[in-house]
Amino acid sequence: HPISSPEHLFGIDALVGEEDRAIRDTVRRFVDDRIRPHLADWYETASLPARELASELGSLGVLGMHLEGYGCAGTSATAYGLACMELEAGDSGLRSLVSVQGSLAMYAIWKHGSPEQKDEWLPRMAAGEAIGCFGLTEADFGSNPSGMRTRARRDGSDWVLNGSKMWITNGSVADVAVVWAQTDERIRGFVVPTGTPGFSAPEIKKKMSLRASVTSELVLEDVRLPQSAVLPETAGLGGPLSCLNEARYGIVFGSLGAARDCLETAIAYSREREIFDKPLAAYQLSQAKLADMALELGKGMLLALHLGRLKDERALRPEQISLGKLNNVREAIAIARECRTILGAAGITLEYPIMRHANNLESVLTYEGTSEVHQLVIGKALTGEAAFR
Ligand code: TGC
Ligand code: FAD
Repeated sequence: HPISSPEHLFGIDALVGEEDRAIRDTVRRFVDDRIRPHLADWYETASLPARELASELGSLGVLGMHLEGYGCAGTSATAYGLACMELEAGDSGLRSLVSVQGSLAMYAIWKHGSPEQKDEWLPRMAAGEAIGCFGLTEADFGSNPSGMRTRARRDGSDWVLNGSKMWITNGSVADVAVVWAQTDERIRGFVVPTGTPGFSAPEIKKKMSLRASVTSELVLEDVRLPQSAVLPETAGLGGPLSCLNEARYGIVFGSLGAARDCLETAIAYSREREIFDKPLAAYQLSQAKLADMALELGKGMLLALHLGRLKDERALRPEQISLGKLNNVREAIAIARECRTILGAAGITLEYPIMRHANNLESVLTYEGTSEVHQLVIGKALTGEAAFR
């Protein structure tokens, strides 16, 4: 009998502790039972029941799961990575919802917020009762957020924000937006309740990727906020970049979930599909493809688990996260495309998850630092030369 999953070829389970494995298996069951049956429809109609899902994900305990306190589970970083992998084996949009909530919006408040901001938002966000978004990117400043035009100016004891953000996950469904803005001094972060006058978040339509995810513009027109809305513990670009480290780490694992789902689908299909009188799986060309893909998936898993161990030891450096994000997303998209060839025409439909994953991974390749940005981060670590500008 063939092995049930390409992961088993590598004996990956032996590298994961019992508790982390149990968390992974719980998330896998949730995705298979509750999410998988709806994904093709959500994708086709570009609609996601975000609020209902957030509350279920909160009950499952995955929102901000690697943070301590405030109703968060305080799991290992490895368990968080494995959860991301299972969520993205469902759909990158599902993992995005969780990444943005836990690694970006919650983490920003958890790491850089005041005690009052933490008490007000974190328990409700962990429970999925409040949804967060994270506004860094602008239409003209994606890879280079330091050039952002959104401005916050002081007016007496208040702050007034003007500008706009683009491509913001969860934007239209969020209760709270963490918005980064230029001030007279440095870039500062603001905790903006989305009901504040002057704030709006129109949804971006006609996406061909991440269709089961809400993506929005944030518009800020004279949004007046009290001093207590500023994240007190950070000034400068290092603040938002510290949050990106968390989300990028989740993608190191998450992208492999999408790849695994594609590979499992392609293996199963190749064993069923008869071509020229024998199963597609019995041809050497098919086996060469499957073997090469399993190898890249396994290598990616080993890298992810290594980075997870470093993170659990508080020793993970940003350029190491770049190694993982660059490699694993690049290999995941290559695997998705190769798996699509194995399914032939059937591979282009939503009957199978492969094209959906492949299309999603186009966004994953671009967001949280494009492949080129991560190459430049690694290049800087290797040479000491910053070649971004
Ligand atoms: P640079 O001068 O190098 O650095 C500015 C300040 O930041 C510090 N820093 C970091 N701190 C923590 N973690 C990191 N990874 C850091 N990298 C740099 C640095 O020490 C410095 O601190 P200080 O105190 O001296 O001010 O900055 P730069 O302007 O040259 O830019 C560097 C570059 C290009 C790497 C950076 O801007 C970058 O990463 N660009 C990509 C932007 C990006 O990834 N955006 C993502 C937006 S969020 C998103 O996509 C969510 S999608 C999620 C989903 O749906 O799943
Ligand atoms: P650009 O920066 O314009 O890049 C275009 C091309 O130029 C890329 O190939 C890039 O690699 C290349 N390039 C850039 N700089 C260099 C250089 N120095 N040298 C060589 N090549 C270079 N942002 C948020 O803040 N919050 C969110 O929640 C969020 N969610 C997103 C959800 C989706 C579905 C998508 C697609 C994006 C999301 N983003 C979000 C934005 C995302 O982070 C940006 O798209 C990303 O940072 C790239 O910016 P850009 O699209 O403006 O591309």
